[in-house]
Amino acid sequence: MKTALITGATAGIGQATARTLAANGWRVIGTGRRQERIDALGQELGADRFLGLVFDVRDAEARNAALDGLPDDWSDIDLLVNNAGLAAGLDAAQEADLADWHTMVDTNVVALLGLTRRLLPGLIERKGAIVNIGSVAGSYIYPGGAVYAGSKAFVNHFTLALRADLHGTGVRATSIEPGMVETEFTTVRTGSQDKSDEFYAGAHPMTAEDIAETIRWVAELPAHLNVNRLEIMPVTQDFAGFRVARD
Ligand code: NDP
Ligand code: 8X3
Repeated sequence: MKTALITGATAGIGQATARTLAANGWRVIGTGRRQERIDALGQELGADRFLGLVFDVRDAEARNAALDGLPDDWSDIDLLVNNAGLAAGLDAAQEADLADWHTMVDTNVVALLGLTRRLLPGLIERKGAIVNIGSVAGSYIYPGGAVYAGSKAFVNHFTLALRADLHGTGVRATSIEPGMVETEFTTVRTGSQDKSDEFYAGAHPMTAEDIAETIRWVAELPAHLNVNRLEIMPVTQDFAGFRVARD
């Protein structure tokens, strides 16, 4: 039975991916800061399918201690899903809170790098796989998303660069780049459930389960195939974004 480690398994895409992979015969190590959600997922999926780790991904010491403490029979990780992430705020760069920028870079970029570097030797030993959750925002920018977009451009590009370094190792690396998915993402970004409801209303956004199924598909492809990057949007969303400011 293969073992996946999914960061951000307490909500949204990560939680749906934990359920999907567990239902398809994987063992899942799921992480997040919210103990009660980790416990609930453990109850739901069962101790033979799910092991929860509670830590802030930005805290390198806590992250490494959690991994050091894995029981022997859970420590051989075959698939790393770097999913934990967030957008904070929608202010223009000239008005944004610098602390929000640091939160996004520390979570979406620095923590992802720390975990990836730590797990790479074992992934190489097992010819495993890495799925990084980037975003369409990493390719198509929009107002109020400068640092979120920059952080996801890093994820998208870092994943492609990883492929170059992993050449010949048999390790697969994929950047999954979703557009609008209705999760807790916009509530976290705006601090308001109402604003989130308004953002998704009538838009027929993708669901966390849509992306979970995409991750499962990528992870279960035959070993000789690598999806490099996969961009996916709801039909209602497009990327035509040019604007002209006139006198
Ligand atoms: P949610 O807000 O629903 O879930 C985010 C998850 O990340 C939670 O489980 C949260 O756990 C975890 N997380 C966030 N910060 C930390 C932290 N510091 N330490 C540990 N865990 C953390 O959002 P989504 O499911 O939508 O987002 C998942 C990924 O998908 C993100 O990387 C996001 O950027 C990306 N994405 C989302 C899109 C969307 O439209 N929803 C589109 C494209 C990409 P907890 O709070 O318990 O710590
Ligand atoms: C977020 C994608 O389309 O909601 O990563 O900005 S979108």
